[in-house]
Amino acid sequence: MQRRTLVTCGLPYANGPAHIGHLRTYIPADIFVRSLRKQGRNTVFVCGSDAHGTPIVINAEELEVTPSELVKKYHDHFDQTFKSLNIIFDKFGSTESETNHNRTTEIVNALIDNGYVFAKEIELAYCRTCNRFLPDRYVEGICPECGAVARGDECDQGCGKHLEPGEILEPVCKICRSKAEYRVQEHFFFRLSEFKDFLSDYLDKLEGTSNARNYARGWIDKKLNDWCITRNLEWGVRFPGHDELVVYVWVDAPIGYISFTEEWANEHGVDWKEYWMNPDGDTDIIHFIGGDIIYHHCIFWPALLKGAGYTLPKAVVASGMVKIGDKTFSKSRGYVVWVNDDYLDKGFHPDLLRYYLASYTSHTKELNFSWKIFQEKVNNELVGTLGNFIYRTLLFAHKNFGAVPDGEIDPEVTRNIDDARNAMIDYFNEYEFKQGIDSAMNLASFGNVYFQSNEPWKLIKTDISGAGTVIRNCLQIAKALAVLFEPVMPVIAHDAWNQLGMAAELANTPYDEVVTEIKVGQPLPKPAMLFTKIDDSTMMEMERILEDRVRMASKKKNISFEEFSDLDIRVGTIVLAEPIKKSKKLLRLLVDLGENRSRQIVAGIAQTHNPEDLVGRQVVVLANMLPATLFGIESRGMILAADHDGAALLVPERKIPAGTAVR
Ligand code: B3M
Ligand code: ZN
Repeated sequence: MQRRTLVTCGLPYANGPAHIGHLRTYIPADIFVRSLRKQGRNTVFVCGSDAHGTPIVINAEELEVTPSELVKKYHDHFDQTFKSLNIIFDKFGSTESETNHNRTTEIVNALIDNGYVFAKEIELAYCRTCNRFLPDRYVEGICPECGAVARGDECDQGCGKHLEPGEILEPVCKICRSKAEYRVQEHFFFRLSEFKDFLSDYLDKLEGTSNARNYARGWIDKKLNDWCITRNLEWGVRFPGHDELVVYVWVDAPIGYISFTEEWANEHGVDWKEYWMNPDGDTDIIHFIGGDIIYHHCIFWPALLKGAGYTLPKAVVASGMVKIGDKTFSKSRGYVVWVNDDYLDKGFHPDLLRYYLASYTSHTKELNFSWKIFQEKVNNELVGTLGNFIYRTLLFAHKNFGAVPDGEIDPEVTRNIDDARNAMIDYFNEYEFKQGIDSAMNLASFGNVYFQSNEPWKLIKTDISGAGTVIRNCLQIAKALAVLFEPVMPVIAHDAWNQLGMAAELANTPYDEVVTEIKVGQPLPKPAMLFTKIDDSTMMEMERILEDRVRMASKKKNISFEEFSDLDIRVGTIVLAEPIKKSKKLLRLLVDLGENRSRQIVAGIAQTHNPEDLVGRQVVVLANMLPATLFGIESRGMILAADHDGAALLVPERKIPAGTAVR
């Protein structure tokens, strides 16, 4: 029996649309799976939507729908979006399925039977106003590890620590913002602490990317606490024997990997146990995840599997995070690029995004999404190098021969193809997607040089068969490129394949086909360009959409009274105003804010206000802005103005002593 490989992707929460950040897991995983299949490996690829947990329940409450309605909607959304991007899972399930409920119950019972679960009374955040316990994301507070503001289940803005119920300091209710109190309740714990030695050995052997191993090792070298696996929620998988509790989402979510395999296996007459209860060790399980959920996949998950007697994953592949225009990805602050609204619905080809995200930087590094770079990569690499080579080859061949001409394949060409193929396979197998793609792109560059230096357009006038030989070699390179780029850009590679007159199904064509000589006499249809340039105006439009979103988001964020009170807003009297050399927009002001010395403030009002008219006028000033230096002048405050056709200054309605606070 041939070795089996099961590849999974982290499960997107079914609570909002797909964004570019998601794709850093799914696109490389899909490339990896296609690449394994091209090596002839028996591979299954599963994923599904994550239906449970507080992210879903809170969102559903806000949108006034049931969790089940929300989950159905976004399950279909993700399923569709992945298909549109040609990320093709053998099974895209849901953790709400009956299979997953059953499998989770089975595993929890196995853990109980094996003595790994115990009950304990703990103090939990409780909101008296809302009359409820506050699991996970229902509560916010201070991280006990690093002091950052954190949500109940994770220090998401600070050290990244997973937080156990009751651990967060100064808890506040997320729903009504009142101070929460701690109340005692019985919950169930998994004896994670007993798995310390096991995990230590496991991590030594774990394959995948080193960021996953290293991060996880950092945590187990500290203290490993037992893990609370129940929550006070209605929505989720019931904890056996306790109708008021569900299991924590991080129990039933990864179990989805098993259930989806099970569902796929049942549909295909295969035994799922060959994958997940396989004592022979002839199955490799490989998890692709985002770098923010390493802890869950390298610590909780292997311990759960071990405790319940299931097969352990061989590798965890963790991607770096995505930034947007150099800013940390944030939906609430508008730093987000939506896959449908901003990309697919605008008519961009899915393959271009696959190419960009997989080839821009190494898989584990942070990726800064920028439309400008997207445009450069498409125009220079895809249009300029790959598209150019294939199109000029096909056009020349079609015009002059109409079919693949006769001629010996040059050993130098074969060697370059061979090298590119071998490098690509090796890099992809090491999860180095960028380098793998670069190897194939180098072959396209070699093709361009080969075409250029052999000058077939000259040869054709004097030596038709010599020109034919050059072109057959170029067609051989083009054929290899179609095969090599299929995992990365399946649709466009397929186009190229058709234009080469190839009959076989490209997706099933193994890597080894790259050196099989292209058939002489094979008819060549009239070619069309594979890629078109992205023009500047399109890119500017996309950048504008992003900027508008950031602006809207910054306008819309709700703040508490406490946050407002942090603003030091005061009435000030302008005592001096003068232009700033070389700046058309700025004025230098000295403003009396009721302090010993007047404040120097740089204000962008030169186009609307004359300096001489400003002296003596009262304005409203934000006095605790962080200092900034503009045209070499330090500004220590901000004059408030309404922004419409230039600045309209805010002024008090009667004269007020300088320094009076604005509330
Ligand atoms: N649903 C999404 C996340 O935290 C979460 C992943 C589950 S993977 C088993 O990124
Ligand atoms: Zn509350």
